[in-house]
Amino acid sequence: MSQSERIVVHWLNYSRSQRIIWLLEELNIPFELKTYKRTKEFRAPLELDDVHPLGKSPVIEIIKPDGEKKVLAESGHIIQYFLKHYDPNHILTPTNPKELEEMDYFLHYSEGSLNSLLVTLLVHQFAKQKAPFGTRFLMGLLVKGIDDQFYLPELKKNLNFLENVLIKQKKELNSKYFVGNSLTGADIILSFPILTNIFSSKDSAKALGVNDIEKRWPNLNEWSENIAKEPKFIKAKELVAEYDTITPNI
Ligand SMILES: N[C@@H](CCC(=O)N[C@@H](CS)C(=O)NCC(=O)O)C(=O)O
Repeated sequence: MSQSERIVVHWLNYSRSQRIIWLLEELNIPFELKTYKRTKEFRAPLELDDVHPLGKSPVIEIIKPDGEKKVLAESGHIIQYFLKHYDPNHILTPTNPKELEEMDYFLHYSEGSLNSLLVTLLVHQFAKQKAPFGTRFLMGLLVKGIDDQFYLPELKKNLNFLENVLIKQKKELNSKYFVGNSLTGADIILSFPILTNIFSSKDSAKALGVNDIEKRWPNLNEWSENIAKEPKFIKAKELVAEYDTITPNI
């Protein structure tokens, strides 16, 4: 990174953007933090629309000394960009081509498959809460029917898949990470859906419809516990502790 380049992280409380702070801490990249607070409907505030037309977080601005500005959105793209341009010493980027491909897979999988399932389940919980008085019971039945038939079996299938990746990693490489034998972008991107959304909030996991998570997916539970102890993960959490107050009310 050149001396006077500025990196601004547009961070929203209780969001995927936490991963980007953790990523930058791991890569020892200095950054400026701009914080946003979710509305009471748990949406992003409108100011985020001024940074990127979709108004989501994370969004990153890279401002060059001559004023040229690059705006990066989409967690997987942001992580891939920083690993490609800011990780010459392979702190988080595998050197082995096979492991690089495995990491790239998870950078797409996390948002493309896993998080989209979780968002649907979360929105269904909101639907039950928002149903007009007198229709809540019916809405609950409707949502449960859809989730039981489609989304919950899919979520369990995904958790089984991830559990089996970790079992294989342990068996073949004696590794506690998703790719290779050290922390990579794969662990960083998966930290939000697995650790934040499921394993660190067991009540939320129950509300989403998955019970006994520690018993059913012990390796994912252990991975989550290990990730929560990573020093830079803790540092990233401390950096935003005063702003990170709201969690989804489900
Ligand atoms: N696919 C995007 C998703 C971004 C996204 O949906 N972010 C959420 C926070 S976790 C958000 O900004 N939600 C607020 C809203 O939609 O109002 C990514 O991977 O970064």
